[in-house]
Amino acid sequence: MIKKQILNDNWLFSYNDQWKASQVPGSIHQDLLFQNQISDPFFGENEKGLEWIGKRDWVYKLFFTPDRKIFNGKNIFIYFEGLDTYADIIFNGQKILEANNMFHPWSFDIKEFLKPGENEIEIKFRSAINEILPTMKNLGYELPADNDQAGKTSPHTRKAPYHYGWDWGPSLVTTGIWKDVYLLSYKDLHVENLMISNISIDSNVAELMFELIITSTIDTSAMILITEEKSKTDKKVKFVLKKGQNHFKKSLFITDPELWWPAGHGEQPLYDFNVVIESKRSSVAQNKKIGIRDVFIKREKDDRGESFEIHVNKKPIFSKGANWIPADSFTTRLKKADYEKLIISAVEANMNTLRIWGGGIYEPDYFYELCDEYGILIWQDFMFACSMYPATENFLKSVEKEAEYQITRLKSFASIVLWCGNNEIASAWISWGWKEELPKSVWDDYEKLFHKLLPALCSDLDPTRLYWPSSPGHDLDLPTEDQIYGKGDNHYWGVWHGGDSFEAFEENVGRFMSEYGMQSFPSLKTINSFTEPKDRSIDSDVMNSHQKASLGTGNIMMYLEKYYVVPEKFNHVVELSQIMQAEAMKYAVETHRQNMPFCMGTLYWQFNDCWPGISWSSIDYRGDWKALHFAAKHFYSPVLTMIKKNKTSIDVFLINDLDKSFTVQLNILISSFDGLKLFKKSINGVVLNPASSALKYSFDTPSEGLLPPHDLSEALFYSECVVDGEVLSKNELFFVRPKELKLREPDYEISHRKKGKNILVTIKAKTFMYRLFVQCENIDGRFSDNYFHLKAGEAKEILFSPTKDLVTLNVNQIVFLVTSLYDLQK
Ligand code: BMA
Repeated sequence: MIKKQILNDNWLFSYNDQWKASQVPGSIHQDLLFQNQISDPFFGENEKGLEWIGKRDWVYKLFFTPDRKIFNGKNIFIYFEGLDTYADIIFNGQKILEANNMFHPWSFDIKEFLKPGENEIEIKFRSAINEILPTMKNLGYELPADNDQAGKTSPHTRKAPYHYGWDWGPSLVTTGIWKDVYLLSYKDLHVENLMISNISIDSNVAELMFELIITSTIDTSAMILITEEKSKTDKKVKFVLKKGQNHFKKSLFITDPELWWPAGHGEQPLYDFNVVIESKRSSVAQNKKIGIRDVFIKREKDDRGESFEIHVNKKPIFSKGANWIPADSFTTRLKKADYEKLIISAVEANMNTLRIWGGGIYEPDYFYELCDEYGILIWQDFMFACSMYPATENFLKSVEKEAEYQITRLKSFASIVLWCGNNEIASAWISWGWKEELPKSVWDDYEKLFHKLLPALCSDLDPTRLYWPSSPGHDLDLPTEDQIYGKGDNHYWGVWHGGDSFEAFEENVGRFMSEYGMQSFPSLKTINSFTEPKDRSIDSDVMNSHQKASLGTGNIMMYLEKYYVVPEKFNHVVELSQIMQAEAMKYAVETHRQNMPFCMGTLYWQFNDCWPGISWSSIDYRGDWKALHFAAKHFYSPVLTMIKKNKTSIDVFLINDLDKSFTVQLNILISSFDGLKLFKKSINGVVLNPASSALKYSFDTPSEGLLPPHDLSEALFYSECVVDGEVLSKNELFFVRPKELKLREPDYEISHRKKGKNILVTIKAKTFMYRLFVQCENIDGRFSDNYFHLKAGEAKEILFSPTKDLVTLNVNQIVFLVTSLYDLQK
């Protein structure tokens, strides 16, 4: 039998010569905060005063008594699932371990050291910054780390890069015991890992590979029993165990499996396997839930380059989603429920893919379990971003251990579709001036890490998935040129970093758009959480301290000026920035989807936030959906009506992500803001082929007679596709930029009533309203839709789900407020 004793409780940390209670898993910042020794690092400009924490050493201590059963165990190990980062571990006065990488666990055979009664563990964490200073001095050059605001030591340390600062997050170089600590005792057998990989699916038979890493203290033979109810699996395999580590490998076939699909393409059935290892003297059981699916990245040469398509179960999937960053600067305070809220938000916005970006952390098991459950495909970066890294023997060894651990931990998850070596490093070397400044050996080191070590580990440990060296990238070989539009994946930053207009998205479409973005302010409630009323202005010191991007808020203002009338009031700028961000991303995504199948994926930068800051996210730190997240729900809908303005025509495209065809009625309407119909057309029997994007109607601007006397600054082009009376998708286009629109003073009716646990809000517009949004004045909650246009005479019902139960509240006391572009630009 295996016995486990969790050692997370009763840890102490030393501060000002006193031992204080600590929370494990946790971080020094959380401990200091909890002990009222520092103020909230996210409030005001507090971050600035906390640099000293990362420049000091910290000591943690635990006194514990081992459970009798553990103590009497034949083999006893201590496990530290995660230590951040440089630490000496002293057990009853003797050093047992030296840790130097936060991305893999540390374990030690403690049998000889453990005493009955009280034992002591001391962990001495050394400052990750100071640790590297001598190395940096000796090196003679500085490895680039543009985002590191704490002295540029980060490339040398296997610690979450974003801890040192990023262009959307604070520099809080924390340390601590960031994952569980436990004792484990066993008799003869211990299963280090159970892995179940999807090998192939052919004519309704799926091949799964079962692997076990078993440590045995004796030579013995065992029976391995694999059972699963749904598939009626019941297999017994004899296995001879040698003293030491054993690798059991066995493939198993499942006939007529229920296949796992990404969200929007089918269900996510999971198979619950139970594996028992039975020897004469021991019996060890393990469990794993897996989805059965086939994943393949199709990369085939064609006349425009080379495709880059995710195929699941042999069907091409248009990948829709965003880039995920760690959901907190201190991830140890996140609960599974926090992750679940975010994953549900991805599904609700019709996403099917998230890219785990390489400057953060490898997320915990339950993150990937949720992605398996909800059908979110994962592009998994290794944790390397925007820096050059060393390749000393020790560094490579450390990365090898990290990658081996992460690949074997994660390879059973159906959701993960590929491994990617790093974020933007190849691009940076080639195009950001680095190769001109640094010795060629730095590039040789890059090759060692991303073209030798990591691909070798991936092909050895997980040959079922593609290893893609860098994002953006266009080849498996060491690149000699930067990203190519037409081959591989692309990051397009001409809009935002380059100051280009939204229209530039049209000229920069690749096969898989893995990054592009636009900033906005977080919600007003989120701003209130880190400011005092006096700080609530665009350029206040506090607001600026929560804006980390080099181009800063000035760039948001530049885009606002380009497209909108810039409001005077702070609140209005905040709200309008979100509308602008939503419209920029709508432009990008619609362009990418219209270019299907040339383009087969689009992931905007970025999905979430790690603190309450101004950033590219569509969900802010509090979990509030920005206008962009509501817009995503529409621009990522499986069937999309897209309206595109050309020089002499307005084109209506219908885009269908699904594997089935539709016959729809396509309606076109040009209407004045007062509801006057200037042009109307209905086309019946329009066929949408499966997985297609096609032009369905072209409105010839000069010839259709839509010319003055109608003032196009007070009209909109509207199109919808309808099946059996139900609008599948609708969209609007304006003839001029929003700042030139002659919007009417809003005239509308709003009412609400209780509907189950929610409130149904009905808004009826009497005149056209541009991106109206409803806010609840007195309770927190989420709207089913927001920031939409309403035509004159149009009514819309949206559901408001309060965060807390409504029982005590009288529905009539709930106050809803309606705002639209007209109000923001007054
Ligand atoms: C991309 C990302 C991040 C960064 C973002 C915005 O390059 O990979 O490094 O936060 O752009 O600048």
